[in-house]
Amino acid sequence: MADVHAALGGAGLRNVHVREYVRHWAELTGAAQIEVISASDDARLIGEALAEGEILPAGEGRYYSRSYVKDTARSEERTVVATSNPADKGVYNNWRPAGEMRPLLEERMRGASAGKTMYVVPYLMAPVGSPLERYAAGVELTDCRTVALHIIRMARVGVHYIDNLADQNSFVRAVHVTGDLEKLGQGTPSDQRYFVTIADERTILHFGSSYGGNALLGKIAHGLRQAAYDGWASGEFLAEQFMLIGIADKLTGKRYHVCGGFPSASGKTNLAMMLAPDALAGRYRVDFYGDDIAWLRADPDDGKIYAINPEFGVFGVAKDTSEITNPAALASVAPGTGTLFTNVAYNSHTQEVWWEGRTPAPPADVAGWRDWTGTLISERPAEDADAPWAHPNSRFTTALANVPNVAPDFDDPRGVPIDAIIFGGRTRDREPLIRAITDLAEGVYDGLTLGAEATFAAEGVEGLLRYDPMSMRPFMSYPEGAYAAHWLKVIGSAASQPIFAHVNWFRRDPGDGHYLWPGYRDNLRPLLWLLRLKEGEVRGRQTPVGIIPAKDELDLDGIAATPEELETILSIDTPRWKQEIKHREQHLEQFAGLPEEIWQAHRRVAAALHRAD
Ligand code: OXD
Ligand code: MN
Repeated sequence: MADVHAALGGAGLRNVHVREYVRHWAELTGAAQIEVISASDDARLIGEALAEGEILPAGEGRYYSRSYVKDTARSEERTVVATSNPADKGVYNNWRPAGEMRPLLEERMRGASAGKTMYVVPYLMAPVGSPLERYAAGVELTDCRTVALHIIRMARVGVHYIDNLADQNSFVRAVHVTGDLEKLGQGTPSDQRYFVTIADERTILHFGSSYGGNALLGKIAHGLRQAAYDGWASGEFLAEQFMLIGIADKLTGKRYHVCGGFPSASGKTNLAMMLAPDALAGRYRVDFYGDDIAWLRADPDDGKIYAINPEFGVFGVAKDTSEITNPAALASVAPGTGTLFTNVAYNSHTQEVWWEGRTPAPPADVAGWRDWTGTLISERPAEDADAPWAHPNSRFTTALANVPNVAPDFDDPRGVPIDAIIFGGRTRDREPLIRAITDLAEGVYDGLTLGAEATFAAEGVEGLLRYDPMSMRPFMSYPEGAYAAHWLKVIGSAASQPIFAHVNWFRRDPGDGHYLWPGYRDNLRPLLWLLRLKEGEVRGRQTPVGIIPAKDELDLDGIAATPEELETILSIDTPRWKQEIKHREQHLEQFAGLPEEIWQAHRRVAAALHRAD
C-alpha cells in the first residue's frame, strides 16, 4: 500500500481536501506508489518513459507512442453524464443517475491499479488569474505515465495551482484508471469501459482507455462537459468546442477576435492555425489562441463577450497536416518542441514519423518504417498493403507556445473580446461561403442546426445533415433546451454583442464536383468581410438566411476563382434550403423546453424562404 501522506507531504501538497481525495482513490485502486507531478518533472518522466519503452525517440526532443490497437478514439456510446437530478437528462448527454454510476465505476476501478504508480497531476484549465479560475482547477489521478506526459503539454500543471485555491475544495476530481486493455471487450456487447462525468459532484471517473480525451481528463471531460455544466449551473459562462483566433489589421492597428465551432473534419484546426494569404500578409496578421475549446463570459466592465482558451496545448489530428494545409502545425511539432506523436507511422532506424497527407506519397524507401500498429511496412500481409500507415485519428501533442503564430497575449487572464462567432459545416450544395447573422436568436438557432453531411449516403436520407449543435453533440452535459436558453442569456447580457456567421469552405461544382473555394489561408477573406460588415464598412446582400457578401466586397486579390464559381459560392439554393428547413424542424422538436425565441427565429427564416419563391 502506498504511503499517501508521505508522498503528498514530500511534494509540499497541503490542501487537505486534495489529500483526502487522493487517499480515497489510492486505497480503492490499490496503487503501489503515489507520485505528485509538476511541469518541471517532464524531463525526468520522459527519461523514465523512454527507459521503459513506453515512448520512443522521434528525433531531437520529440517522442512517439502507440496506443493499444483497440484504444484509438473516443467512444460516445460509453460516455455518460451523471447527476442526481433526472431533469438533467438531455437528448445527447446520455444521462444516468449518479447513484447508479458511482458504484459501477468504483467496482471497475477497485484494485485495478495494483502494482502501478498513481500520478497525482494538479492542473489548471485557464490562464492564471482568470475570472473563471474557480471553475478551472482539477487534480487528475492517473495510473499511466504517458497520460501524465500528455497532461503536462495540454494543461498548466503544478502543485501551486491547487494549494492556493480560495475555496480549497473547489477542484474537479478526475480519476483515470487504465484497466487491462486487452480484456475490456472494446466495441463488443460486453464492453467494460466507462467514461463518466458526475457533473453535479464535479467528479470525473474514466475507466478503460489511455487514449486522448478518454484519458486527458482536463480536456474534454473537464474543459467541455464539466465546464459547460458549471457554466450553466452558475449562470456565468459557456464552455464550447470552439477554435479562437485573432486578426490584426496592421494598417489601422485594430485587433479582432473570432471564435467558432465546426463538426469534426470541417477544418477547425487548420482555420485556427491559419496564416494570412501572401497577397494580404502585408496588412493582416492572424494570431492563434486555441484550436479546440473556448470559455465565454460577458464582462460587466465593458459589456463585451470575452473568451479564453482553457488549454495549454494542442492535441491535433495528424492526418492531412502538411506544408499546404497547415504549415504552423508542422512548425509547432518541429525538433526540440517536446512533441508527443501518437499512432502515426514511425521509422525505427531513422526515428522519423509520417502520416497520410504529410507528403503526397509515403516514403519510397520503406526500410525501418512501421505502421501505427508497429508492423514493419515491408512485412505487412498482402491484404493490408493499402491500409493507411498512420491511424486516421493519430495525433500530435504540443504546447501552445510552440505554435509560431501564437498570440502574444494568449496567456492574458482576462481573455480576449469576441467580435464574431462562426459556425462552419461541410455542405456541398446549399451553404454559401459565408452568411452573416445579426440577430442573437437567429445566431443561436444557426448554431443549434449546425451539421455536416453524412459521409456515406447509406448513413442517412439524401441531403440530410448529421446535426451537431454548436459542434457540442458529444460533449453536451445538460438538456439542449436549457443550453439554448443559457446561450441567449450569456450573450444577451452583453451590451456589445458579437456578430454571428455561418461559413462553408466545401461548396462543390454541381457538374464535376470540384471544390469552388481554395480554402485554407484564403478563408481569412470571408472573415475580413464579416468584420467589415460589423464595422458598417460594407452592406452585403440580404437573403432569407442571412447577409451574403456582394461580389465586389470580398478582397479577392490573388484568388483564381472564375466569375461563375464566385456566383455559386455567393448564392443560396432556395429549393434545397426549403428541404433543409423541414429537417431542422424535426431536429429541434427533439429538444424539450427550447426557448420560444429559437422557434420564432426558425419560423422567421422559414417564412422568408417561403416568400423567396
Ligand atoms: C476531440 C478532440 O475528440 O479534440 O474532439 O480530441
Ligand atoms: Mn475537439
